[in-house]
Amino acid sequence: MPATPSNDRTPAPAAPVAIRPVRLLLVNPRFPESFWSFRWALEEILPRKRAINPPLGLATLAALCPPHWDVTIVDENVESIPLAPRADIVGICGMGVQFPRQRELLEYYRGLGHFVVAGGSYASLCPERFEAIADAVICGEAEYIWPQFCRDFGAGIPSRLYRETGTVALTDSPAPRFDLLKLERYTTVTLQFSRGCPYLCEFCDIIVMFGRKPRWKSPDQVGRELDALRLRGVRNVFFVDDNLIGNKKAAKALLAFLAEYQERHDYRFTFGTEASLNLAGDAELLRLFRAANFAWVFVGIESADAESLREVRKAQNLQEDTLVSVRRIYAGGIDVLAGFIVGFDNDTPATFDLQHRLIVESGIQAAMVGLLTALPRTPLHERLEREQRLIADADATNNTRLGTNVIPKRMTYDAMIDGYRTLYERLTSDRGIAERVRNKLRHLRDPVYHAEYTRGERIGIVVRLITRGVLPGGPPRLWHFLRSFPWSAPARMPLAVVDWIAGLAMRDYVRRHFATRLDSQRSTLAARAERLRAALRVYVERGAAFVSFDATALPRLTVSIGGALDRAFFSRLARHVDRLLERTPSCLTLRIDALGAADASRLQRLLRRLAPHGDRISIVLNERVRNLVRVDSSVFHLVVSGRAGAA
Ligand code: B12
Ligand code: SF4
Repeated sequence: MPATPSNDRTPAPAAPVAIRPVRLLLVNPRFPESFWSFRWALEEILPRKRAINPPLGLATLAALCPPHWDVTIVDENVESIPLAPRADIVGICGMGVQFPRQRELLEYYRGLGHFVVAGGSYASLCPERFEAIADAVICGEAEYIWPQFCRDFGAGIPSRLYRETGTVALTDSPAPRFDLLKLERYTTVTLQFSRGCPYLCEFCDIIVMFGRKPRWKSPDQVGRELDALRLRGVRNVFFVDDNLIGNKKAAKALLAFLAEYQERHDYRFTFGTEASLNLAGDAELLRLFRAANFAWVFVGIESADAESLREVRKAQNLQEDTLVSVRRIYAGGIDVLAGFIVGFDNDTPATFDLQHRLIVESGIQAAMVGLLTALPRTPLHERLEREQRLIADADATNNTRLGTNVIPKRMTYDAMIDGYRTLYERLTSDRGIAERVRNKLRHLRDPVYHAEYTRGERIGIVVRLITRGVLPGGPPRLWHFLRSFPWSAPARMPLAVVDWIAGLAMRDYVRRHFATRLDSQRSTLAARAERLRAALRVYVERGAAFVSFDATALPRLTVSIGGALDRAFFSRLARHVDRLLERTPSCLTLRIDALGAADASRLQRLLRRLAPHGDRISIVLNERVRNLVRVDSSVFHLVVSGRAGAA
């Protein structure tokens, strides 16, 4: 892949370069489920929302296109992808966790004859992984190199790789095209003030991608973006900065501006952001955060053990006791969400208890604990490679699954996985959730957070929390819920509700994804699959369907449809598949090779019934039947087969 010469530092004018408008489709691939999906909360408590945050990178990229380009954004997390788009270019973004889906989509659209471009976090970190699957790769911040690509594309001479070799002045970053996003489908809209972080954490890829010198937008730029969001009815805004206080002087200027903006607009927005823990040591910053109506901040706490923090050069967390820092932030009225890591060299099986104690005592409900993962190009990766402690071929893109690419030093790999699983089981027990609610509210006495919903919406949320979340847990959960609820402090009630929702959503994820009972379930699952096979035998014998069940790893049932069927087939299939998927980790692949016209509506009904299990169901549509069935790829994993390039 030839590297393009590094561009000059002047922002390229977005001049019209093509004779007819270029049609650009931008896609954010579906995420695999993680703690961040908050799936239970979205499905049970906030059913009108489909995801928590929109793809801000794509909206920014859209704003960098020449004005006459016709741009569409599709976020596969809230809507289905088009199978036959009218587009000259298809651009697909992605973090590492999205790579498998990003690759499938690049290959699919390329197979249809579109010019495909890859960009986003993972393409910025590992552009070489896209060499064979994309026509062009945008590596790094796009503000300068994307307009260059647009000009080259218009002139018919696009390069294979555009690499940002320096950094972008964020004053050159345009206001994102929020108008192209379906903002009403997200709980919180994102906005960015700065990029980069001055610290040195060994495992961090942010400083590899964005550097250690923070760069920021002017307060007026941010004000214009907020104006656009205000006009679109947005209330919750997440500043997705790597570290909003990376440059404290710039942060204070922004916060003072935001405080004044909020006052002018009747405190219209509730803000949240990411910042380093040393925020706690700056009283003026805390005061300004409150004045600007920041309700929460996500901080990287990482470890309860000072030795582990020293090991990974997280010096900014060593300025005072972590619990003291968290409580200082609470005292400022601001809620704390936090990231934790287990598996540092200094960590032993005893570390899990230390982490548990810190998380419980600090009352942090959204505690995102991850296994230490070595991302490519980070100092940690380089060190572990030298020490031969990387597990080749292990997935290093998602640090909250039960596996990592790091061989721990002072415990076995299995002990680390077991400790991690047990830690989350304890944290998400009814008692664990309740203890944290109580411990937080004891120190967060006057929260900024006040629930930005109407009275009717608030009542609906509480009723759903109780009927769908608390009561199904039986008397023990009800008891813990009632005991943790701040009955005498109405101002703290919204926060208790939010924390119970977050806790139960994380519990639901742990129960479904960290299951340990698979081995004991295998024989039951095999028996259920056998019953399904018997129920469909007549169709299999006449060659209209094919059924197989593989229980060696994650149990997977495959059903192929290849001829005319009838109503009985679909109702039997629905009944048996429901049983197989309900409360088990099994997966289903449904291959549709041929389909009678009468069967199309039956299949459609089947898909509606199976939608609650959609994240474990792959639908493989043969190109021939593509137009007969509508499969929502934001619900199911959709693959179109039978043409070159299709996955
Ligand atoms: C907001 C955010 C989220 C949101 C989701 C946002 C969304 N809907 O996409 C939430 C909170 C859900 C989230 C979750 C996760 N995240 Co996240 N997240 C971020 C964060 C803080 C900001 C991203 C952002 O909006 N930036 C602002 C935009 C303007 O910048 P940008 O995305 O970099 O885009 C620029 C360029 O990349 C380019 N570009 C972007 N897209 C495209 C597409 C094309 C075609 C082209 C040409 C160019 C291009 O143009 C933009 C302008 O320059 C980043 C940190 C960061 N600084 O990037 C982490 C980050 C992206 N997340 C990361 C991770 C690991 C995760 C999780 C896996 C964590 C976990 N363990 O669970 C989860 C995954 C979610 C899941 N369900 O599985 C990593 C990704 C590492 C990697 N290199 O792949 C990052 C970099 C943070 C980190 N270092 O840990 N995340
Ligand atoms: S504070 Fe956060 S963003 Fe900054 S270097 Fe450390 S992990 Fe990376």
